[in-house]
Amino acid sequence: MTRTVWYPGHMARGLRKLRELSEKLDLFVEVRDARAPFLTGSPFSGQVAKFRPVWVVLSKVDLAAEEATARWLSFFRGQGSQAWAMDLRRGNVSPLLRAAAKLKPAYRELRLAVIGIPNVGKSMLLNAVVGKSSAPVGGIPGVTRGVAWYKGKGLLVVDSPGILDPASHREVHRRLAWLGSSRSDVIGGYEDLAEGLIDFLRKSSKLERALASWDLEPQEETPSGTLRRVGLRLGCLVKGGEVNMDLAGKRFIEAFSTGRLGRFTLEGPGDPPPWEAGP
Ligand SMILES: Nc1nc2c(ncn2[C@@H]2O[C@H](COP(=O)(O)OP(=O)(O)OP(=O)(O)O)[C@@H](O)[C@H]2O)c(=O)[nH]1
Ligand SMILES: [Mg+2]
Repeated sequence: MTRTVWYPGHMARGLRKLRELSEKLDLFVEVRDARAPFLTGSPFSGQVAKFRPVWVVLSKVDLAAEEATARWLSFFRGQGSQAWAMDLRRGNVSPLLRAAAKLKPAYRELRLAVIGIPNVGKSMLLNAVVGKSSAPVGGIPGVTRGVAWYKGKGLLVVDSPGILDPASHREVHRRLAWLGSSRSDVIGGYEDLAEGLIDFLRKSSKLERALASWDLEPQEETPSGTLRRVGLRLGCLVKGGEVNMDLAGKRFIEAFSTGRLGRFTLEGPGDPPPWEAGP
């Protein structure tokens, strides 16, 4: 039977370790993907928010729709949280560092943990905060597998593995895979997930813009028909000239998640959750 959730052992171990450490920490910085700040919320942040400040960094702002990011920032700030939107590849974390410095106890370093779901940019943020490339960064989810401390100026910073909520709705996990935060190959396969993404883009009038990167246009056809044309365009073929649909799906999801198809935001503040929007 196909799995609907990717939840390897290192996530459960990471969550346990973070829980153990949390009393010792002064501040949590939660990284969420600016393209879907609700869906990419950490299952852990609600728990620690009861006794420690949790600040929000919306990452990958260069891949999200500008106007939607502005609305999300107002939303988080309206809830009383400190929030910033960042292109972490540029590493400009000065506003965050200035705000954090105000929380530093006089007698020791400030202890801060970077938390969030997989592949949102936690380790990249950590490297910018400590001022050097110390923590490994990578384009696939699950690069950081354990909790580790790093030293910055007046700071001790914890990097943590991306942790998903195994109890979230199946549709949440599918959408996280579109963004590169879950494993398509584990939770349904590239073909099925890419077809779901194509369907979502068509229903939200974004398919034309996404396909334009490959000089293709939407037609009256099923998502499978669209994916087949993408596969043909990209030369994802098997013997006999048939399209390798799994490979086409992989290429489609990779192109979408890394922003090669353009800037897309999947949701706005207050939108109904995807499990209410249908299968
Ligand atoms: N375009 C863009 N890419 C980013 C940004 N932040 C991170 N990335 C990319 O996202 C990928 C994941 O970055 P990491 O810092 O490894 O993410 P992580 O949250 O630590 O991931 P795990 O350790 O796997 O949970 C890398 O390929 C980064 O280059 C950003 O603001 N913009
Ligand atoms: Mg990491």
